[in-house]
Amino acid sequence: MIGTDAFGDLGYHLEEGVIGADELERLRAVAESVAERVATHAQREGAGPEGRLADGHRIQFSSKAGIQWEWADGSQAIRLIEPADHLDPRIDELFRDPRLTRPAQEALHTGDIGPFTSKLNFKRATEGSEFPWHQDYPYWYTAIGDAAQDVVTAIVFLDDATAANGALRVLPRSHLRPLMVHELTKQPGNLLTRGQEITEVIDDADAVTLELAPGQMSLHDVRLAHASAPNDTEARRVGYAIRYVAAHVRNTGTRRDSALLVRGVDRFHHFDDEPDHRVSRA
Ligand SMILES: O=C(O)CCC(=O)C(=O)O
Repeated sequence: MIGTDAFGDLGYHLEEGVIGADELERLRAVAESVAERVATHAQREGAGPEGRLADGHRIQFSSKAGIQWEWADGSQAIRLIEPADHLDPRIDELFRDPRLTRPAQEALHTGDIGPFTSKLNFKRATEGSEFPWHQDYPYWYTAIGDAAQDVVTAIVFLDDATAANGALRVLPRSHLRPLMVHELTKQPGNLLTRGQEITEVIDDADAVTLELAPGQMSLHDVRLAHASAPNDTEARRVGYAIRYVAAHVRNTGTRRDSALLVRGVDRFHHFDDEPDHRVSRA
């Protein structure tokens, strides 16, 4: 079970050189081709339904994913796609990749972990939106209750993530504090699904910007406060955010779900076995 010290004192952990240059090149191309394919599919006549999130963002359900479009009126740029693993086998493969699963196992203090969600955050040049300060725990609490404490987020960066183009910012040690209060916002440019934002004012001096090179990965505790700024630069900043969950976690909803074990042994059987055919659902 993940404890408050799962990452030690700071609440986050960085892995260097997770993905090499050639593989990165291929993954960038995959991310672009997925974005293009999903956008074309979503823009056809009779495409999946669209709605507005509480904060005003345009969201659409298409390609068996939630798509958020960029905030600017008329923008045809995709801000994020969730889930994204079913959209290309090379994205799906990352879920099982030991370079990602090993640190996730360490963070969750168990060898038995499964995939929870995956998301391509595009942070496009000049219009990529911000993520306001938030903790992930309240999101996952709505799906799996207290077991949300056993979720860990890993973000693999496909591009340079700099302070200027919206690198991840974290508030070290915030995972050790009581949960912070979140509220729904109507803040334009807020990239979060439900627009939740921490109400407390966070002192910039207490935050750390995780400037990472392409191929590096950050992992953070589900209670760590984090954010990222809008991208005002000409440099795209794609991040692939994967959440892993410890195998003992159960869904508190009434519907039984399926899940795929990516490492270890499922001794709990809280989910039906997911046949490994997710690619065919694209
Ligand atoms: O990609 C980012 O900048 C932040 C992602 C994030 O905070 C999230 O997905 O919860």
